[in-house]
Amino acid sequence: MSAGDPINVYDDLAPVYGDATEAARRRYETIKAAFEERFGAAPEAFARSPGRVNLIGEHIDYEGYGVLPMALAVDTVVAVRKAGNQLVVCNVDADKYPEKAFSVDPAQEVDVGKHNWGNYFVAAYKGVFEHLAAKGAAAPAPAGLQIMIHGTVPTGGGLSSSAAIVCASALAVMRMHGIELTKGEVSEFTAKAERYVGVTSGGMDQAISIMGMPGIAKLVEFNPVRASDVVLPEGAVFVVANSLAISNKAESATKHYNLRVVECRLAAGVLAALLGESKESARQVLTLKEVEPLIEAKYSGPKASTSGAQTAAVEELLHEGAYETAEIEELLGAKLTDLYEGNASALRVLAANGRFELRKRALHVYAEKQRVPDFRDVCNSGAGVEEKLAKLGKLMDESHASCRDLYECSSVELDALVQVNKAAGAIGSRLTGAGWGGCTVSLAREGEVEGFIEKVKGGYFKGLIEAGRIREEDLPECIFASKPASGGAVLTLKL
Ligand code: NG1
Repeated sequence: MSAGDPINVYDDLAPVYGDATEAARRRYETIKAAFEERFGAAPEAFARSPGRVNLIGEHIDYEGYGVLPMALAVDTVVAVRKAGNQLVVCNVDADKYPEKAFSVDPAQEVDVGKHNWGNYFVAAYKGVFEHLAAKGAAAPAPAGLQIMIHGTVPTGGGLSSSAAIVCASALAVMRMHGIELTKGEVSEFTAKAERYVGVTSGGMDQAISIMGMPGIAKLVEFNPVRASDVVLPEGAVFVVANSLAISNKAESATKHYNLRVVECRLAAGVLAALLGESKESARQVLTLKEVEPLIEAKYSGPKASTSGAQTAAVEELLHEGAYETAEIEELLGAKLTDLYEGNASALRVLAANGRFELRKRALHVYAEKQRVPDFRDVCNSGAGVEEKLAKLGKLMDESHASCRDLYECSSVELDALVQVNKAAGAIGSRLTGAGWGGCTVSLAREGEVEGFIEKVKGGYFKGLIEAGRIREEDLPECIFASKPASGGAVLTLKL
């Protein structure tokens, strides 16, 4: 499989759902029935794309560094039919996600101020047409669409429910307009499209949602987006557990996710200036990855290009504690609002925050980006299984500590859950995804998974059941073992 391959199209559920095909069939029949009830006709096709769990490499994709996720079995399904002159977006769970209607104009604005679940579909719709325009391809006339969506990826959980809905929607829009694009192209434009919803995300989630494969984790790299296989050690199982602290990325972006994106860019610019770049060229430096050659030039020598040298440079050049806006403006020779002219989400960050942590964020990024190839190298090494598991676990533990202490994207609940996971025997455990709530991922041995899950249920979830926050029957969705699953596909089913 490569980024140049076309999107998979199947006329059967088995290649996607494997052992779980019968349950999937019943689910698709329910979606079809909901579609027929609302629209009075059957859907022409289905598109689906999965959530993901990131095994290692957090908050570095938008800095240009590779990450190591795997696709999950949970996904979003979009049933679709060409009809009418609007985009009518419905959800099987209509109480939670009420029907929305939008124009078919691909140039329409997404109203970020009014957060609304239908925005994800519109973002994908715009993304398809904008991609065609950007590559100079002729676009078909925009068609009215009837849509019924059903998702099983927990929302606000760090498992990329947003990428699953954006990617599945993009595949449905493409199918109905007869547009064929490669997996790499869809990964790239859906990452950009999701930014219409107000989060300045990197490209990890969309890439793995589109390019995931059963049984295989992926090292995903960017510019251009590409994915290489990482075969996990035999007997290694990853257990996802939901802290149940909801982190709504789009709604809290100015104080969390988008603030970190701004802090990293400002850290990159300030580092470049302190490494001797003119203020004008320092302002053009957008990511910490772009600072690497400047560090290498200043600290010449065999190790100047390592993560260790980058960390040493940050420790030497960036001071502890927050930088105030005025201090950064002095170093970069420009008003921050001018630096971000036209970038609405960054301007919202600047309006809401006057202090920026640069040193801690850069220290996290330069250490975390090294853990990704290290993780891959352990998997590919000739070491015995136990040695591999121990090394992978250590990398995961270090990643969590860095997210908690340097990137400050953990939460009380996530830290408590990681502790429970470790006490229950996890070889390694960390928050996964953006953080500030959502899920943890833990490494366990296959033969010990059931016992591990039972212990975590007792140590973390029992209290939540007693407090009435969840029901016993919800537990399988709160904690589950996962194997790498299939990526996005179009399904032409005869149900
Ligand atoms: P989540 O919140 O798990 O979907 C987000 C970003 C990723 C990446 C991670 C942190 C979006 C859509 N995704 O993931 O690109 O930056 O945080 O590693 O915003």
